Amino acid sequence: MSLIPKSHPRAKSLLIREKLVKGFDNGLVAKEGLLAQGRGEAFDYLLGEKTSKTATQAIKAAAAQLLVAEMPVISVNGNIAALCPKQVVKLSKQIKAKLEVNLFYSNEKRKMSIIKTLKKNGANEILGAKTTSSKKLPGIDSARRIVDKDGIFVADVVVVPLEDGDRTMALRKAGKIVITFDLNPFSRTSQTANITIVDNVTRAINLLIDESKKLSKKNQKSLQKIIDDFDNKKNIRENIIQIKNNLDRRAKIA
Ligand code: PTJ
Repeated sequence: MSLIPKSHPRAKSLLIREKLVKGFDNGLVAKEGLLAQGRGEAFDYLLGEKTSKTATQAIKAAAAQLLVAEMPVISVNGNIAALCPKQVVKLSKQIKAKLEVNLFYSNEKRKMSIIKTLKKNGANEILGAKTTSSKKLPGIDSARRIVDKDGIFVADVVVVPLEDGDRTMALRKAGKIVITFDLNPFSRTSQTANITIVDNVTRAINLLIDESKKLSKKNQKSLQKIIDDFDNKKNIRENIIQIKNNLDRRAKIA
């Protein structure tokens, strides 16, 4: 039973926090995942806790990129498994992407709990569990370097939501296109991904599912045009300006 009153002005955000804490209690989330959530909340607050026009543009580009991909893979960590397991499975089916569990704070028990949760939410195949099919991705020091030889290792497009900084550049150097969800437009991941969705994953993932469905009727040429017209650096700059404008507005009220 949730202790958050529905009438609370920030009920939605507090319910997201509650999901994560529950995920921690259920062995899905690393302790550090709680801190990552706090950091995300701070940026979400500064962004007005809603999906911006700039995020919507990034979502559209991401949907197009995933639809033209030959072998897309969604990387799942503890926070994602706790926050939106159902949606992540739905997205993987919508865009025909593989799911791979890949943890920064690697822990076999937590990995198995995440796999169980994804299966409970409809996933059929989940990569990243068997050590026999693993490969090392060069340029990464953390446990994230261990990837599945049939998954991230051979993927052309990889979705890395709520990511620490070390992997995106390594994935890019390995020739992959990287899409991320990250509320912090200043993070290394945000700044180095090909497409950065600066929004709360719990909101943006539903929009990405809808957009992928909508764009699935388009031909490859139209999808490629959407990708080519998207400028990630410009999009990130606009998110930062938005934070600045929100701060200016608040400073005037204070
Ligand atoms: O489960 P593991 O072991 O793979 O660990 C996962 C965490 C998230 C702990 C690990 O990847 C990590 O430490 O990440 P960071 O470096 O804290 O980065 C996470 C980023 O996600 C930060 O920039 C946060 O602002 C952002 N973030 C947090 N919550 C959300 C978010 N972005 C979008 N939606 C959120 N709900």
